[in-house]
Amino acid sequence: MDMKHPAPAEELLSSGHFACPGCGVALSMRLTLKVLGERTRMVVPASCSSVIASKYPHTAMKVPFIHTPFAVSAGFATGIAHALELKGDKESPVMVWAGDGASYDIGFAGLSGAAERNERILYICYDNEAYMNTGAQRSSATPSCTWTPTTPSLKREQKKNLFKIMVDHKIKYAATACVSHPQDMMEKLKKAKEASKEGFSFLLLLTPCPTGWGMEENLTVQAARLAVETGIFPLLEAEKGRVRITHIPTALGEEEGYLKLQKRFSKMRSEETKALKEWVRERWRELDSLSSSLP
Ligand SMILES: Cc1ncc(C[n+]2csc(CCOP(=O)(O)OP(=O)(O)O)c2C)c(N)n1
Ligand code: SF4
Ligand SMILES: [Mg+2]
Repeated sequence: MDMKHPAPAEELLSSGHFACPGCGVALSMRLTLKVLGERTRMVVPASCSSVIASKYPHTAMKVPFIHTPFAVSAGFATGIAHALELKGDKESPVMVWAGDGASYDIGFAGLSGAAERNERILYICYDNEAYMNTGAQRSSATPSCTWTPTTPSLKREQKKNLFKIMVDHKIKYAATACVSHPQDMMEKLKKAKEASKEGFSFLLLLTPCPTGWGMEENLTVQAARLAVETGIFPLLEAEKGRVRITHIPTALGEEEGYLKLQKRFSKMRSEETKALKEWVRERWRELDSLSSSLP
């Protein structure tokens, strides 16, 4: 990390939490809370995160935290934001911290509704690309050609483009980020925090999961970095629908190293790797035409 701009020292996720070793979700949650600060209210639907935070009466969280049913987290957060406003508090960030299953699939209607109403909340979808807490079943965020217990002959559908869908809601602020690029992530968290005082903010974080992706627990940051540098996970931001690329990948077209790290891709054949590479190329062609400016 750039030591000129270090992360705040305060820890709001304590050690002794229940994440697997090397969990990219816990790492991302830790950095997120450092930036958002101790006044953050955290709304979390069923997921690995509800386990990471631990179980009653113990908790690893040092901020107020509510565990909700899947479909209603955006609605819960909206209620909290309105209640705080009635008390004269428009400063405390109200954050939904939800997995891909909760955001891309089960809670999508609530997410879209809150975005369309421009509620003053910050919705963070941490994307580990499957329903990890229940055994890594496929979600609509799982990349095509991935092996999961519910796609034993590999997933056929492409990953849904949730960032694009949220940008099309013309929300106040939307961005993608990843812990492998912590300065970029911290900048976006700060912007999202400020924007959520006035309207809906959305962040999509890629959060590698060593357990579900089938890789060594010390490879989390390396996998995250490769996802960004090969262009598989573009780093972007959008204000009122205008998309900007915040980091130019340095290894476009070199996806093989990323795929080799993870057992979930071990059944891919060469034509499937070719299809994935074409999907990445197509995504970048689209981004080049959409993006308004480079860094
Ligand atoms: C309505 C409902 N259906 C199913 C479940 C079981 N369930 C609990 S956590 C979970 C996985 C959530 O996946 P995701 O949102 O991607 O978060 P992750 O576990 O990957 O962190 C599921 C299916 C539930 N709690 N409620
Ligand atoms: S299964 Fe994956 S996302 Fe869940 S706690 Fe373990 S490493 Fe983290
Ligand atoms: Mg998930």
